[in-house]
Amino acid sequence: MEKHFHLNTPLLESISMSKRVGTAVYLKMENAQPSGSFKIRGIGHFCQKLARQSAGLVCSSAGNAGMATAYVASKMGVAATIVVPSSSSQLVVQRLQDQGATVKTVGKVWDDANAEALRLAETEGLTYIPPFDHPLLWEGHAGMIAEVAASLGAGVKPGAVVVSVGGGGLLCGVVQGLKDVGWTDVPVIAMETVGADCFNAAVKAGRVVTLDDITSEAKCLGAKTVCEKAFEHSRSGDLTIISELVTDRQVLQAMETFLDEERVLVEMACGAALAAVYGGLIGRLQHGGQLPAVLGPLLVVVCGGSMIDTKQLAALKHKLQA
Ligand code: PLV
Repeated sequence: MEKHFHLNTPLLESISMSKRVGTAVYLKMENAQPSGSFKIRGIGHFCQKLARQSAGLVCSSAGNAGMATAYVASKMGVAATIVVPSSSSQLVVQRLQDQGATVKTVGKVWDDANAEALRLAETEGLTYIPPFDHPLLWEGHAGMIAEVAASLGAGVKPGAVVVSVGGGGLLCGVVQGLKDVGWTDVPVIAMETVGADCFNAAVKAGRVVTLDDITSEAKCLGAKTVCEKAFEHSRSGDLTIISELVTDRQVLQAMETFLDEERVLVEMACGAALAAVYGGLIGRLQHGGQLPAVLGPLLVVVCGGSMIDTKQLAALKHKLQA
């Protein structure tokens, strides 16, 4: 049997969120994973399948895919090189180095860093770890839904699932997980921030498009192009995906409320999903008929992330409230 690098994370019922939404809200606490986010699921699975004989791993990342890669590499006893864009904070660079990785900063956004990671894989003979666009990642992420099904027990099914979307790997994993457990009638609410909205742009355009730039502070959602598979899911109709946007300010507010009420600090990429609850989006979708008026339990994937501490939170506040 495959050795897992990830944990079976807690599924917590949030009293305060349930009160706001008017139905039970369950939080899948992926922030509790080693490496700080859900990314360890897919990347751990990918590495077990494809990197066992590796001479070293190289990953392009805004931060969290890199954290997962560095963690797996240290467990496997191989070297990890993480290529991050200049938009990734010094905090994340330090955390990657503390995890034993070599960090290279290249370009302005993730897409630039990715070109360098692909080049290094080619020239140095390293195993390239994709942060979101690979079937093995989706297969790994899908396991979180199986865990939710086991935690909720037979006969209980979510009314909807809320996830954040960067390059679309988490979304693809959640869709696959829902299919695996037979929950294909559960809609997925795919959250992005204005300025890091490649999935929403693709849905609106009717084709995959590339954003000119990433202007949101949610840098870990900052892929300029969503993966093809995520777009296909939005079109196929075998599962409903509702694409929604929130502003950076709404996300910041959500992060602060989550910290106050649940006593957990998360980064912007994760705050985008929480903002769906705190910003009243669920109610608006119910009013608009996109979600049923009587909604089953809401499942929120608390995807986690390492790009935050109290200093960074204060800096974000300063910047966004200016
Ligand atoms: N972050 C990726 C891709 O960035 C990275 O390099 O770490 N929540 C958190 C905390 C994340 O770090 C990410 C992705 C997401 C959500 C979105 O996941 P995705 O990319 O699979 O849609 C560009």
